[in-house]
Order: sequence, then C-alpha cells, then structure tokens
Amino acid sequence: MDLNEARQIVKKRLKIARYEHTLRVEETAVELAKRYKESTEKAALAGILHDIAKCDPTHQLKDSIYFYQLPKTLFNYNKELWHGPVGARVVEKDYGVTDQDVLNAIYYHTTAREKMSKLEKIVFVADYIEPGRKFPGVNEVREIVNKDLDLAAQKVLKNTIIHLVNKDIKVYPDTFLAYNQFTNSMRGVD
Ligand code: DGI
Ligand code: FE
Ligand code: FE
Repeated sequence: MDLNEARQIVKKRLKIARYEHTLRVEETAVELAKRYKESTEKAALAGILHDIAKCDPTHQLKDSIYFYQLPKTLFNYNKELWHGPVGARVVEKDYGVTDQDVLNAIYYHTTAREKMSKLEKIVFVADYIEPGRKFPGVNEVREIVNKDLDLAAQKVLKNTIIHLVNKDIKVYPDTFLAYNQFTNSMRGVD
C-alpha cells in the first residue's frame, strides 16, 4: 500500500481531528526514523495507520477482538487499549499490509511491550510527542528523544503509568513489562 492510499483510507475512517493527529504522528515518526536510521517509509506507513481503528464504536471493537481472535484479556482493561490490536489486524486482513514490523508497531502503539523493535519505539514515542500533544512532561520527552530513544520511551511509560495510577485505572501488563525493561537498561542492568 502506498502512503497516499493509506492516507485516503484513514481519512475516510477517522474523524477530522483524529486524521490530523495521524498526519502529525506520521511526520514525527519520519523525523525519528531519520535520526535513528530506520526506514522512513515504514515509519510513515505505521504512523498513518496506527489509529485506524480509533473511531470504531466500542461494540465494533469488541466484535473485532472476537473475530480476529485477539487476546480476551483485553476486555479486562481499559477499552482505550483495543484499537491498536484491532487496527493491526484490519490493515493486515482488509488492506493487505504484510510487513510484520509495521503491524507490530500498530498493534503495540498504545501499550508498548518488552523487546520492542526500533520501529515500534519510534511510533510509540511519536504518538506521544507529536506537536498537537499537551501532556504534562511532553516537552521533556521531546528533548530526550533527540539523544536517546530508549530513555524517551522510558519517560513516556513512566508518565503514562503515573497518570493511570493517579486516576485508579488498571495498567496493562505489557506496559509494566516495557517500563521495567527500559528502566533496567537505563541502569545498565541488561
Ligand atoms: O490513540 P491515541 O489517543 O493517539 O493514543 P494512545 O493509543 O496511546 O492512547 C490511548 C490512551 O490509553 C492513553 O492516553 C493512555 C490510555 N491507557 C489506558 N490504559 C492504558 C493506557 N496506556 C497504556 N500504555 N497502558 C494502559 O494500560
Ligand atoms: Fe492510539
Ligand atoms: Fe495516536
């Protein structure tokens, strides 16, 4: 699928504000791909497609989790987590995207996971720091990512976990596993 085609597809599926977020994530992911010597093509494609299922109604996301045989444990966590795994299956099955790294970058863009690829980290961080974001601590991550992608991912995970815990929202295990791994490597444990 070429990038223009991908943009047209998501434009039809998403509300306008979400589509504009998508274009900013694309742009940010491409910048990070250049900085960290990743494929700009893959970063752009994953950036454009990462939120493809974001505007699907909850009942449709639920049906998709059954239909694509995604982990039922997703139902025990915030429904905000469902659109990544569903989006990855949609672009694979409905739009013929075959690149596994691109599919994983979409799948894990919200939760993160242990042992993320460079592309997965790029999309995960780009989604957090795109110019439209105003999270507390986002400027610090924008600075750090110029020097160290893993440290930037660690900060995003830390901020997100703190935010969720403060609101008494459960944290998906993959998010903790990713945080632990990036924190270990910060300390030189592995
Ligand atoms: O889809 P976007 O708004 O662009 O960004 P996203 O996919 O990262 O957002 C989903 C939201 O989900 C994010 O702001 C935090 C929230 N969330 C809820 N439970 C969890 C979670 N995020 C993580 N990483 N882990 C959770 O368990
Ligand atoms: Fe998302
Ligand atoms: Fe997003």
